[in-house]
This record gives sequence, C-alpha cells and structure tokens, in this order.
Amino acid sequence: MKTEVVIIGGGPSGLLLSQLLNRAGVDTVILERTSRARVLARIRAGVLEDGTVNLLREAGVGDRMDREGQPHEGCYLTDDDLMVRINFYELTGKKVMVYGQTEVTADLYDAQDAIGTTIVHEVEGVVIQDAATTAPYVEYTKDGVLHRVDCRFVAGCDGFHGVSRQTIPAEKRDEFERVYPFGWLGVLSRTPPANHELIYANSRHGFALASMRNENLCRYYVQVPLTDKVEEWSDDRFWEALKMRLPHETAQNMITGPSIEKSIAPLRSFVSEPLRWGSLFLVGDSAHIVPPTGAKGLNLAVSDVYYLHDALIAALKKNNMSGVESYADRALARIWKAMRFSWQMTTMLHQFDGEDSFAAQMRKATLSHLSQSETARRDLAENYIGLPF
Ligand code: RFL
Ligand code: PHB
Repeated sequence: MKTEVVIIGGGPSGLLLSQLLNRAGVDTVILERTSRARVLARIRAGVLEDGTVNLLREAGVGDRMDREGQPHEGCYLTDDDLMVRINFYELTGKKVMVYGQTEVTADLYDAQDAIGTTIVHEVEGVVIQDAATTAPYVEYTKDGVLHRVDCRFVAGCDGFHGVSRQTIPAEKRDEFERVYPFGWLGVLSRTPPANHELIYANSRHGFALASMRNENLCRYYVQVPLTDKVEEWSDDRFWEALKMRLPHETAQNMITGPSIEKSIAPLRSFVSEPLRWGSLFLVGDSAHIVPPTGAKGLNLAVSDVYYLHDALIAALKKNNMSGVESYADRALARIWKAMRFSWQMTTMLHQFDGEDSFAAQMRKATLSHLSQSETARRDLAENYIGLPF
C-alpha cells in the first residue's frame, strides 16, 4: 500500500486528523490496534472547549453535537458548603459543550465511512521504519499476514501506550512526569444530573466531580487511593462517598441509581519532547497526559491535530514546510499551559496522602479567594474554556 499520511491509532486524534486531511484532498491510512466497537466502548472525556467545538464543526462533524450536546455557560467549584460559580460566558464570552468523547468518536467514524477512508482495525506489531527520513514506511500484521504502507509522513496518534513515542530514540527524548498519589473512581448512571452545571468539589473527605452526558445520564467521580480496586466499591459505597463530598443541599436532592460503568483511572501529568522526529509527529496522548481535573486531555489532542493538519496540508499541497518545522514549538507552547492549569486544578481540589494541615488551609484559601475575586475567576474561566489555538 502507498498513501500520503499513515496515522497510527484510530482514537479521537487519529480520526479527526484523518477527517481534516481527507477533506483537503490528502490521502491517509489509519492503523488501529483494536476493533471499532472497543474504541467506541471507552467512556472518557465529557467537556469540549470552544475551540474544539469549532474545529469539529469545521471538520463536518458538528451536526449531532449541536443537536444533542449541552452548551454550558459556567461550572461550580465547591468547598464543603461554599459554592463558587465560574461564569465562563460573562467572563470570556465563550461556553463549553458537554458532549461525550464516545459520541465525538462515533461521529468521526460515521464521517470517515461517508468519505470512504481506509481504517484498518485489529492490527498487530506496528513498526515505524525510517522515520527520520523523507520516505518512511509502516509495517504491521493483520490476520497473521505482514503488510507494508509507504508514505510521506507518519502521525503518532496511538495514545500513551502506543509505539510512536518509543520510535524516537530514548537518548533523544526528554520526559517530564508527575504521578499523583491517587486515582479517580468514575461511575456512569442513568439518572438526572445532581446539578444543572458541573461541580468540582473540594471537601474534607477528598475530591469529587459531578458531571453529566445528558438529562438522564450522569458521570460522577471520587478521588480514591491508588491501591483501591473497583470490586471494593459497591454502588452504595460510591454514592455515600460522593454525597459526603458534595455540598449538603446538592447531596440531599441527588437522585442515585445503579451504575452502568465503573472504573478507576490513575492521575498523571506527562510530556515527552520532541514532538517531531523527521517525518514522524506525536499527537495527543502519545506525547502528553494531563490529570482530568481541568478537562484538558481530549481538547489538547484536538489542538495538536489543528496545528498538524495545517502543517501537513501546506507541506503536501503547497510544498511549504514551515508548518512542519514549527509544529512542535506551536503545539508545546499550548501543551505546557494546559499542563500548568490541570496541575493547578488538581492541587487546588485534591487531598494528598500525608499532607500537612497547611495544605488543606491553602485549598480553602484558594477557593475563598476565587469566591471573592473576579480576576481570579476570569483567569480560571479563560483556561477552562480553552486558550486560543
Ligand atoms: P487515545 O484515545 O488513547 O487513542 C489512541 C488509539 O490508538 C490505539 N493504539 C494503537 N493502534 C495501533 N497500533 C498501536 N501500537 C496502538 N497503540 C494504541 C488505541 O487502541 C486507541 O484507539 O488517544 P488520543 O486519540 O490522543 O485521544 C486522547 C484522549 O482519549 C484523552 O486525552 C482523553 O480521553 C483523556 N481523558 C480525559 N480527557 C478529558 O479531556 N476529560 C476527561 O474527563 C477525561 N477522562 C481520560 C479520561 C482518559 C482516560 N484514560 C486514558 C484511561 C478518563 C480516562 C479513564
Ligand atoms: C466527564 O464528564 O467525564 C468529565 C468532565 C470534566 C472533567 C473530567 C471529566 O474535568
């Protein structure tokens, strides 16, 4: 096979990149390790930044999002019973969209089907060859048969555990990492939301988040020790822990029900540089991970795609390599700011094991300051709705 761009990974970054490139007449092949059904079964992000929403529309995949997604003008940060509303719309003129990553991915697969792009599922043993040259190729095995795709560029959209990042020689990579000493236990339930907007809750019992997908589908999280197992968390135990962390009134009025999904995810901040190695580019989770507290993971993957699609179209259609040359710097400048925001939100809202009594007072003071200072709220709002691409 021969194509212009091989995309490793058929998650949201790979699919969106393929969608934008094909619409501009650039030919792609996506290689995905699992089945489409498994990609679509992942419950992950829920909040889309303003820039993400616009790029999805531009990619021709905004219709269902605009019909079924919920624009949110604000969210709440709480500290026991103190509720601080961050009014994004008043502070920045922008909103976010509550629309699940699962739906975004489903819309992208439908759009790719309509264009008729090549997506090869259930590939094994992907190896990127000659990445440092201008004639790379990718080998993979499918149903026991070895295949080869020649191309001009390779986009590594294969997530944190993919092969793309590892293709860059270890001695050429700088990795920056912070592992947090807790995880998030997430539950999905067919119940009406506890509140009409998201609540990020700091409390003496630890962090909790009340989020949603629609009027009858909720996503809730509580901070748990990394040693906890999902099996140790019955639905009853989960609801009890959640209610202790949310403001009293919200907890009292909340409707609970059986969980339809329950999982624990560890929290980490991670960046690997460089993002480019010759003809190979790292995109999304393959290059960076943020803790979910700022709702930035998926949105950051989308801004990488924005920079890269532009660069590849210019290179392939106009023989202009300037975007390719500047991709890493442009993307990293935004990545590090989202890293900072996600780390700051995580630190402001979580209890750390073995912390001193001073730390809890700092969280309280930060939330109290937010409640009193419009400047502080504006800063948070600007970052939450997403820094410009
Ligand atoms: P993905 O979604 O991990 O997709 C990568 C794809 O590559 C495939 N793959 C390979 N394919 C071929 N060959 C290989 N060797 C391969 N290795 C891997 C995988 O099967 C997969 O289909 O990365 P992408 O596209 O960069 O998208 C990034 C987002 O998915 C991610 O940033 C967010 O989901 C992060 N994240 C969250 N972000 C938010 O903004 N808000 C959230 O609430 C939120 N919750 C989460 C999350 C991530 C989680 N993870 C990673 C476990 C909750 C969880 C549990
Ligand atoms: C979610 O709805 O899954 C969600 C929302 C906001 C976050 C993280 C997760 O910050």
